[in-house]
Amino acid sequence: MIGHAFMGRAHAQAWRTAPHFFPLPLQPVLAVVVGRDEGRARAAAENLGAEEWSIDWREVIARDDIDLVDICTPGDQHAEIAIAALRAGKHVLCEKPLARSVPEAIEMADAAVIAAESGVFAMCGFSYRRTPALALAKRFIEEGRLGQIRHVRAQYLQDWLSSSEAPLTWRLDKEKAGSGALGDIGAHSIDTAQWLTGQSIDGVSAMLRTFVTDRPVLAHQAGLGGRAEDGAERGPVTVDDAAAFTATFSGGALGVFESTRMALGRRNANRIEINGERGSVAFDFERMNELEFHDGTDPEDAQGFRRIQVTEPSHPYTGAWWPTGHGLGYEHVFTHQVVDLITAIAAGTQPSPTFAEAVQVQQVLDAVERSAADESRLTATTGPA
Ligand code: SOE
Repeated sequence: MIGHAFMGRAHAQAWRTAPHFFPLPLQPVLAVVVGRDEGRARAAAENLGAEEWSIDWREVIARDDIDLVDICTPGDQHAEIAIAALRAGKHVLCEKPLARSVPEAIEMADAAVIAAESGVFAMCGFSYRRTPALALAKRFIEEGRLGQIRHVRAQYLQDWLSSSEAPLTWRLDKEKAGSGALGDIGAHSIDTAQWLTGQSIDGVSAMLRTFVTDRPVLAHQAGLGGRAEDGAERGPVTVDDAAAFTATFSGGALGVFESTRMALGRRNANRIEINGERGSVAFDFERMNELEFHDGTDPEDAQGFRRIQVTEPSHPYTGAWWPTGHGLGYEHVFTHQVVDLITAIAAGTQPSPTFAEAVQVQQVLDAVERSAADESRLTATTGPA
């Protein structure tokens, strides 16, 4: 596992926990944690339960006893590490968004296609696909319970950047992250929407905004943010704070998307609502164990959204965990991701989301940026009557 901050910790618990709850065809061993700083890499390996630590990912990738490389680094290292690992014959799990740009993502997807010819697979970590309630929504859509999809309404709202004194972390640096709220959390919404509907986004009209253009330079990273020294100098924010866009889908649906890390009070509101000709589903990660479902074919006097508690043995993933009615949390989606990945690798089949699917998400991100940059498309509200 390369990288051991927030995402590294989430992935590490998944690798350790998966075999205790799910019958797996292969047993994962968290062999080495790789970081840039010796002391921190050693401490991370101890805390996360890895057998070894290293500060040299190239050396680790070259080892015969490593079968899979899990990339949890900032985005600027994804391409180099993923391509090297695939060429060395290692399976790859890479955090989202896959890359910083479409060309970079395509290079990675090309390497994945070549590797797959010899049974070496790559997968991109759009982890929310493994949320039981969203997997249930997917099942309903595939069963035709929503009919033809007409509307997609997706918001991903967080607030950890609301204060203009929150320090300048790598997620605010275009060079490292590619984009801001758009790529960090909007990419999840795009992937979820396309995966659920089975339709791809083929056009967008977008706006981006950076509300806080400089922030105190980071002294110590912790979690998503960290600490700046008192009176620290300020550096430029080079990414968007918020993105809003409308989208057309290949199957005719219309989409409205919003992503921000400044929606004060919304901590991790990853929401999606889909309306079809026969029914609707609605989900909010802040109530991750629930799916709202409206069945338009119910008798008129019984119509309305019902709240399904997605904690039952018949629901995706949940049967492996706790007795009926007991819920799951954020970390479980990463465990499910690892379970699906290991199961696919053992079967010699391509796990999903593939790098090619992640390229498609990257193309949407790119189109949003291009659309937002074209100010001529904004219609002013003043002007000739
Ligand atoms: C930060 O906004 C973040 O950690 C994302 O990078 C993750 O992908 C998401 O799961 C939670 O929020």
